[in-house]
Amino acid sequence: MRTDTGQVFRLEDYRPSDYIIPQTSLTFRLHPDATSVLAELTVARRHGASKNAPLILSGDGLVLKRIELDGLPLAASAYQASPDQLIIPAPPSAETFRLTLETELSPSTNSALMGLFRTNGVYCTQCEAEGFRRITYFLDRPDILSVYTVRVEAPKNAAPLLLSNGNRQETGDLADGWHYAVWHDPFPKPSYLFALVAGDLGVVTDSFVTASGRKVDLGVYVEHGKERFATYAMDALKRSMRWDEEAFGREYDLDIFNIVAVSDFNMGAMENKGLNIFNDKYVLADDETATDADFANIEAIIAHEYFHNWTGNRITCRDWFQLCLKEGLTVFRDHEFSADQRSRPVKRIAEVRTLRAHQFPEDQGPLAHPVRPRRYREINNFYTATVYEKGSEVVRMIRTILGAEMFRAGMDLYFERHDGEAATVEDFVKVFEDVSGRDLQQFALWYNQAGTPNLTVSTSHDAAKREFVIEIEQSVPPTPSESRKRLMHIPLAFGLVGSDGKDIAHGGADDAAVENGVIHVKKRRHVVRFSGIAERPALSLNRGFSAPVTLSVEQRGEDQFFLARHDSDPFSRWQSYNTLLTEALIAAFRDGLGGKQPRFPERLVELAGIIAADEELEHAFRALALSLPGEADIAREIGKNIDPDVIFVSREALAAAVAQSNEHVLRKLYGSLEFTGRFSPDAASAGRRALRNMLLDYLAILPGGADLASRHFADATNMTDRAAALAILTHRHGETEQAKDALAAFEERYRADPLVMDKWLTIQATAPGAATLEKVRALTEYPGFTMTNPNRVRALIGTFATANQTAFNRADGAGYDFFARAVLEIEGRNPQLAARLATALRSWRSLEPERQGKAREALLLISGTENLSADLRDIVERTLA
Ligand code: B3K
Ligand code: ZN
Repeated sequence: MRTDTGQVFRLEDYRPSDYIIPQTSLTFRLHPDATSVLAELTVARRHGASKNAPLILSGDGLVLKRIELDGLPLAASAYQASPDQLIIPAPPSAETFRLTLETELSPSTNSALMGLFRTNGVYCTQCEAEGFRRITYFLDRPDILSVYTVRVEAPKNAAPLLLSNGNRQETGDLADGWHYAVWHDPFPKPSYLFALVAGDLGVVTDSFVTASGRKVDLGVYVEHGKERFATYAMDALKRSMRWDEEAFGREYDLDIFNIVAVSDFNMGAMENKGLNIFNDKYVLADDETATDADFANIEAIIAHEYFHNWTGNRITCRDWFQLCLKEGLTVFRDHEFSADQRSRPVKRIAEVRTLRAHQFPEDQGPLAHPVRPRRYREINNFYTATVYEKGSEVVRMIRTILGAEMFRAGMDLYFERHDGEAATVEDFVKVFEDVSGRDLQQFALWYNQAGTPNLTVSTSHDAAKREFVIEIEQSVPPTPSESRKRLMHIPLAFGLVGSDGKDIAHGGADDAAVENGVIHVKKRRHVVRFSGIAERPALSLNRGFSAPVTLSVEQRGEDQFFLARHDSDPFSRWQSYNTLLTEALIAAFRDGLGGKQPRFPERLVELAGIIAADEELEHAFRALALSLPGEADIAREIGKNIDPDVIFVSREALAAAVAQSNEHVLRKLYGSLEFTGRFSPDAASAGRRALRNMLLDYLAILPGGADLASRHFADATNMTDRAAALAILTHRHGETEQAKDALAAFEERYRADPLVMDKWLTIQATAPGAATLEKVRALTEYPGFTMTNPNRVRALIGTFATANQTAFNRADGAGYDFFARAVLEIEGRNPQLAARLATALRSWRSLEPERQGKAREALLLISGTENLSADLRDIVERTLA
C-alpha cells in the first residue's frame, strides 16, 4: 500500500479534533486472509466544536464492508470511504452517536508488520505509530483516549490463546470448534496502545504483589518448548515492577500483565497496555544461547516497556511531535534501573559510548532533528537515537540541575497533574519549574534545537594570585533547517583535581553560575574564577557526562594521563584514557594518509597494561577502558575526508602495540580470569567474561593467536565466550582452518536456532576487509537466511552496513551498491525496515571524495526508483538534501 501523499506535518498545526471516541468496542473474527473486524465506536462531539463539522476518520488500505449509524445502515450518499479515509460530511446533530464499521483484513499477507499480521502462525498487532488505521477507520492520533472492550473469536485448535489489553472478562465456546474471549481495559488509551495476540503458545506464569498488596498475574508467552528460555525475562519483569515502586512510587494498575514474544517484529518491543509484545530476541535467553549483552538488553527492554505503563500509557503524548515525552523519559528510567541493578559507572560509560556512536552522527549529519521535531513526513522515521537517547540525556540534565530530590518531586507532580492525559513537553518542563521555582526556558532549548553543542575550554593558573580560571565558549553548529542557533543552558559537572588525586576544596567560584560542582554555562563566553588555589589543578570536566556536548579542551597531555589514573569520577577517568587513545589514533590516521607508519606514545600503550592489571577497578570497567575507540568513532572525531582503510590500519597498529608491549601482563591476567563455576548472568560475572574476552582480542594478534582463540572457542561453556572467540577468530584469522572449523562447528550446533544463527551471520558480516562483501552476498542464499524476517535482515545486511567500515565503504562502491539493492528489495515488503536500514548511509558526506561519489550513486539509485514508500523516500531525500 503506497500512501505517500508527500504531506508534511507541522507541530504548529496541531489542533484538537472535532470529535472524540470515549468508547471503542471491537470484535475480531480471525481468519488468515479474511479477518472480520467489527468496530462499534461511541463518538461524541468535542465541547465547543461546530455542529457542522464533518467526521473524518483515518484508514490505511482498508476495505469497508458495513457502516451503520445508531444501528441503522448509512446511505451511500451519507459517507465517502476510500482505503485511506472515511468521511461522514454531516454526522448526527446529537452530542453522542454510535458508529458501527466492519472491515476485512488479510493478516497473512501483511508483510509490513504494522496493523494485524501473522508471525509463525500467531496473530499479532503493532499499532504504534499509525498501525491502528490498518485495522479499522479511527481518529488514529494519540490525543484520542478511549476505553476499549475487545472480543476475539478464533478456531480453538489454531488459537487456544486469545489475548488483548486489560483484564479478561469472559471466555466461552462457540459453534464449529470456535471460541472467544472478551477483554476490557478500564484505562482510556490512545489507539496506538491497542493490541491483540491469538495463537498457540507456551507460557511461563508467575505473580507479583504490588506495594499496596494487590496481586498481579504475570505471563510470558513464547513458542512451545521455549518456556525455559523465558525465565530470565520474567525475573527482569518482577525486578522492574519493584524498582518502579521504589524509585518512582509507581505501582502497576491492572490484574494481569502479559508479555508475548514473536519472531517477526520491526522493533525491539512494544508497550501496549497490559500486553507487551516483544521481538523474541529480547525475551529468549539462557547461557547456551545468549551472550551477556543479550541478557543486559533483555533486562533493559523488559524494564523499558514496563516503565511505559506510567510514562507513555497513563500519561501519553498529545501528538507525535511529543514522542520524546514518553521515549526519552522512559529511556532515562530504564538507564537508571540498569544502573541500580548493575554497576552505575560501567552503565554510564556504555550509555555514552552508545550515544556517541548513534546519536552524535545523527545530530551531525543530514538527518539531524531536535529532540522534539517540528515537522515530519513519516513519523516512523523519528524513532531515533535523538528522540530516545538524547531525549534521555535531557531528562538527566534536568535532574542534574534540580538535584535528585527536587527531580523526584517534579516527577511526582507530573504523575499527579497529568495522569490520564495526553501531555506535551511544555507540561513536562513546567512541573520542574513549579516544584523548584527555577526558570527552565533557556534549558528547554534542548528539546527544540538540533545539533551537538561544542564547548571550547581553556584554563589558566596564577600562582601568585592563587587563582584558577576556566574560560568556556559555547557554539551550536548549524543543522538542516536551523542555520542560526540560540545559546543553551549547559550543566557541566566538574572537579579540580590536586596532585594527590583528590578534589580540591576550593574557596568557591566568584560566580552564581557554579552550584554543587556544576557550572551552568548559559552565555556564549563564560569565565569562572576560583580563588585560593595554590597549585595548578587538573580540570575534570563534564563529569558523568553531565551534558551531551563535545569538548575542545586545551589540556596538557600530562593532565589527561593524570586524570586517567586519578580522577575520582570513574566516568571521567575512563573518558580521559579514551580521549588519549582517540587523539593518538587520529594522529596515526594523519600519518597513514601521508604514507608514514603509525607510531604511538609509549606511555599510552603501557597505561593499557596498568589499567588491565589494576585490581581496584571493576573487571567491566577495565574491559571498557581497553576497548579501543571503534573505527566509526575515530571517523566521527576526524569528521571529514574519511578513508576507512587508513583508519582500520591505524587502529590495528595500536591494538598490536598494546598487545606486544603488555604481553606478559595480559597473558597472566587472561589465565587468572578463567572460571569454571556455574554460569550466572549477573553483572560481576559478565564483567569478568568481558575482560577476559577483551584480553583474548589482544592476545589473538600475537604469534599463536589463532590457536589461543580456537582453544577459547572449544573450551567455552557459555555463548558469551563462544561468540567472542568465534568473532575474534573470524575477524583476525579468517583464512585459517581454525576459523573455518569454528564457523562450521557453530553452524552445526545451532542450525535450528535462528536467533543464535543471527550471531553467526553478524560475525561473518562484520569481518573487516573488502572480501566480506562477497561473503555477505553468498550468505543471503544461506537456507537459514530470509529477507522477510527483520532480525535476519538486521543481523546480516544491517550490521554489514553499520558495523563493517572497510567492507561497506569499499573504495569501488560495490558495498553501497549491494546495500542499496537489498534495501529496495526489502522495501517492497516492509517499508519501515527498509527506511531504518537506509539511515546507514547518513554519514556519506564525511567520506573522501571518491567514496562520497559512490555512496551518492547508491542513494540516487534508491531515490530514482518509482513508487517508493513514504518511509524510504523521506530518509533518502533528507540524506541527499
Ligand atoms: N514504542 C515502541 C516503538 C514503536 C516504534 C514505532 N515505529 C517501543 C518502545 O520504544 O518502547
Ligand atoms: Zn519506548
